[in-house]
Amino acid sequence: MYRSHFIADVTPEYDGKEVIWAGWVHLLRDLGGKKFIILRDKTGLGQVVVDKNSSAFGISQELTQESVIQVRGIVKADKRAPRGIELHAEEITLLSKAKAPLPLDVSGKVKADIDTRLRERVLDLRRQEMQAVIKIQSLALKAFRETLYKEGFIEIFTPKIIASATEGGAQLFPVIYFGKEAFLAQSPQLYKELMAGVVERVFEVAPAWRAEESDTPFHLAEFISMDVEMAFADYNDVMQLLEKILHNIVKTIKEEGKEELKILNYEPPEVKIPIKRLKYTEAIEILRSKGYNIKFGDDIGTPELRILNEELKEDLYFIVDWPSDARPFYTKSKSENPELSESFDLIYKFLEIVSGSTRNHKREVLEETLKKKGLKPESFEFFLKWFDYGMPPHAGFGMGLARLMVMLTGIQSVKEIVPFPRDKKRLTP
Ligand code: AMO
Repeated sequence: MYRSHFIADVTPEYDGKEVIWAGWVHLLRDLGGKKFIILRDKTGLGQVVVDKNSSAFGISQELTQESVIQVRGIVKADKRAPRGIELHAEEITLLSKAKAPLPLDVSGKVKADIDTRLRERVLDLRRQEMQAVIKIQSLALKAFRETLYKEGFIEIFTPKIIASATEGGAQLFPVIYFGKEAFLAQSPQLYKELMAGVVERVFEVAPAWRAEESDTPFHLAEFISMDVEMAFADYNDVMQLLEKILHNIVKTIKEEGKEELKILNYEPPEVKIPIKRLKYTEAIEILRSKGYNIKFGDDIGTPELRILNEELKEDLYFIVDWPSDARPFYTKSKSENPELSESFDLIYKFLEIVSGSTRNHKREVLEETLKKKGLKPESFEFFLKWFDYGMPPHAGFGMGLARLMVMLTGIQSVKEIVPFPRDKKRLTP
């Protein structure tokens, strides 16, 4: 048994009891012939005192920051100590000695630049802020899954080695697949649609890859995509589902991630339902009235989104009904105006977090749209074939986990959020 209690589980009521803690040496201090060790485990920090005449004193002299130790000792309630207790060490076992000096200060007193942080990443991840980020992300995923289970969704897995692009060809990573060319999946798009044609309501949390040339704080070459697909539904239905999901994610984090939010000194925005829906054409009008030279069909970039955020006075808003030409072939056009599509992006301030739509569920329409976009229907036969055998109307969306985390933590770069980010410059650690 390495430990009897986690640090945070030991309260002043344990006064006089023996406990065993295990963790990392966060800080070391000598004071009046005593040694103070601030010990860290996954629950937080606790104070260990080693008296000069304790048999543990000898080994305490050898300790370095980030060494892993086990401490057996007697709890003493002391109002001056953090958490109101100290552990008076009787025995210390050195489980793993850390080299000194550390290339990065885990206690967070000395700040490091982002390149150093990503190079010395595991030490950086041990900092309390990064541990808080990791825990908040896990809470977000828990709330995402729980909401979907409650709504009758089933978690699925789709292949990640695929034959063709779904989100535009330029950003694919090729892989050699038994001598043939294949690609890393940019999105589970086509397979999640097929699965919605089987069990109706599906979701997947999995990596997606895009050979992003642009080096921005919001683009990664590998990201976790939270995908949802729903049969017998249109884009309005899935926007409502997304509102519920976001509401529950923020609620869960505010309730169960209080400590973590305190460490980050951040409050995520409330999700007010319904979330504002702004039509693409209205967005263009607003931007033109502000002097932007933007026309129907153009993408709405970050500077423009910042303007919309200001004008709407909403931090969370949908932009709906995008031009059909600006969306992938599987997106359904509006029947009353085929220039527009049944599609949406969810924007947090100036950042696209989610993208979704009603899908085409008729083979003829899919073939026609593929051709219009210069793609060959033959290359998509593995997908199109199943539309001959009863594909229900369906809709869905994809949410980028790292971008969602920007909203949940206030950290302004997905490269800081993802433990081991992959971008043009980074393949290790
Ligand atoms: P889209 O291409 O808009 O849509 O991607 C969906 C969401 O994924 C996130 N995202 C990224 N995050 C980090 N780095 C990247 N390079 C990156 N690219 C995308 C964003 C984005 O909103 N199949 C559709 C979804 C659907 O319609 O169901 C799709 O992939 O948060």
